[in-house]
Amino acid sequence: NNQQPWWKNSVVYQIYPRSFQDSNGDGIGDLQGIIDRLDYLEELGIDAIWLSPVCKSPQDDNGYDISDYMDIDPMFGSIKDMENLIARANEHNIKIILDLVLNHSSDEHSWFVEAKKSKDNRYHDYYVWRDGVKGELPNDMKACFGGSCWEWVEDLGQYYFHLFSVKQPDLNWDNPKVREEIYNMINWWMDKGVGGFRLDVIDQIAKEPDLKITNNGPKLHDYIREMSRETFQKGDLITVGEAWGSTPSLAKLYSNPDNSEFSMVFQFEHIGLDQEEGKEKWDLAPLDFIKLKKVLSKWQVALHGYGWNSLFWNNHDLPRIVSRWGNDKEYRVESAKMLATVLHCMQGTPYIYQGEELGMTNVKYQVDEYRDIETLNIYEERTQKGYAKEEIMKSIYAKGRDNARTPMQWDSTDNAGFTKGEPWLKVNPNYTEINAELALKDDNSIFNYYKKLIALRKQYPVIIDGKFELLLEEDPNIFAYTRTLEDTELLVICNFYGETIGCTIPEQYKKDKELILCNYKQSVSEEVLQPYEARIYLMK
Ligand code: TEU
Ligand code: CA
Repeated sequence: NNQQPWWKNSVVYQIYPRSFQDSNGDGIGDLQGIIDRLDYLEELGIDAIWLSPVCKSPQDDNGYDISDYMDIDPMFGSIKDMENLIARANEHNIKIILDLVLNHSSDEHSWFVEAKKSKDNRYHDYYVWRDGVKGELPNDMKACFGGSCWEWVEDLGQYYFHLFSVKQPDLNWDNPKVREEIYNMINWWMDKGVGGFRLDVIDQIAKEPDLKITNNGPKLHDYIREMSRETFQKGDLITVGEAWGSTPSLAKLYSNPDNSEFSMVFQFEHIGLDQEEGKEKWDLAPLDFIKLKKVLSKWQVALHGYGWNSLFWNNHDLPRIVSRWGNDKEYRVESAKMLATVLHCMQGTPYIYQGEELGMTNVKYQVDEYRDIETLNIYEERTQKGYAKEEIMKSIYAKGRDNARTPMQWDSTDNAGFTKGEPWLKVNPNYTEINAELALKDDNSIFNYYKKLIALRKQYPVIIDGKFELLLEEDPNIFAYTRTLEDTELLVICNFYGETIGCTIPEQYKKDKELILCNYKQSVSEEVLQPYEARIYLMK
């Protein structure tokens, strides 16, 4: 049905610009580097690129601390380069999605520089302040990257609020002037022809620090609806809000088909299933596979007809999925394809994070080789708390954000073809075996499998609109489901683990069917699943 918004049958590719392609030898990826790689992205078949932030920034949190929303950081290029990227990408039928960081700015943003000059400054109220006495914090709220949420400013006798680092003061959305400035800025980018926006930690903008509320504050959806009305609804955009605190019912608001808020949200319920309950992501636990199936299935069922899912295993904050829930050693290729199959046949818009299509893996570096503020802070914090070094490193190897941020592996030349200089973060030493050049040449590569999955989505409307049903809910190894649209039925069967097992599909699916994709050249038999075997059937 061609009345659908374009993003319903699109696949988005996330680029972390500083790690994608360096064009000038300074060791940092840049906009020209992305332009140089558009052919590769067109070959993969994606429809849009989500760019992690490239606006002007002191890079305390790699660009998630913006000091000028209407300029590009010189490290990445200029406004001209961005206009060029948008135009060149359009020639490849690829849209550019920008990352809007609206919960906070950099402390070096001119608004904050003014705001902390005096309480009467016209920008003072752009941020969240509380009067106080040094040493007596307004409350015990903790910042995401460690320490208190409150930072003392001696000259004012006030604390400012920051949910992330001290260099990321939170904006005060209760101030209508702040909202207006933000909307003007968004409209300015829309005039430049961007295809959409990803909204960083959007569920935290309506915080109520006095009540210790961060996510889902009472005015959240009023603010989002106002923003959408004043900006997004004037264009034909894809918009995706990052909402850690989302539930299916909240997601129905965020992604209401009436277009009053966003196209979709990123929800993270499946992402926390391998950590100790109620603890931090660093407190590792084995994946609860049954729960994973139930959680993903719950979201599929709840949003069908009422909203829209985004589908992802990876992003720039998460470890590499093949290392996390696959097997990055003897079954790297098989398990990467299996995980892709599970995800890409569900209802929603799939997101591929750079290098995922190559099966790039996690890394194990020395502490001083890491660059991420969160990783470095947790190392300090847990060292001070008396954790053993090996234990801390084990958590960082499993969950550290730099796992996703190592440079893109293009070829077997020095630094994986990412840079002619010194890369800002060390390249994963496995780049001579895992790289794009090899993948493009190999018919059985993970890259070519992703390409096929993307093509299937374009070919079979059932993948876009079909109703989801989970099969074998309690099976400890198999992830199986169907998608049904009118008289078309798709059957997906995946072995999530590395042992050969019997495939106990329900009787009604033992009839005639066509195998449309499989990650093995040959199946043993219909009743046997090889390690990480994944099959997609069309029922006859
Ligand atoms: O992340 C949101 C967020 O909540 C992160 O703290 C996330 O929980 C963490 O990375 C997981 O350990 C967004 C961005 O994606 C992230 O890169 C930024 O650092 C953060 O917002 C602040 O802007
Ligand atoms: Ca560069």
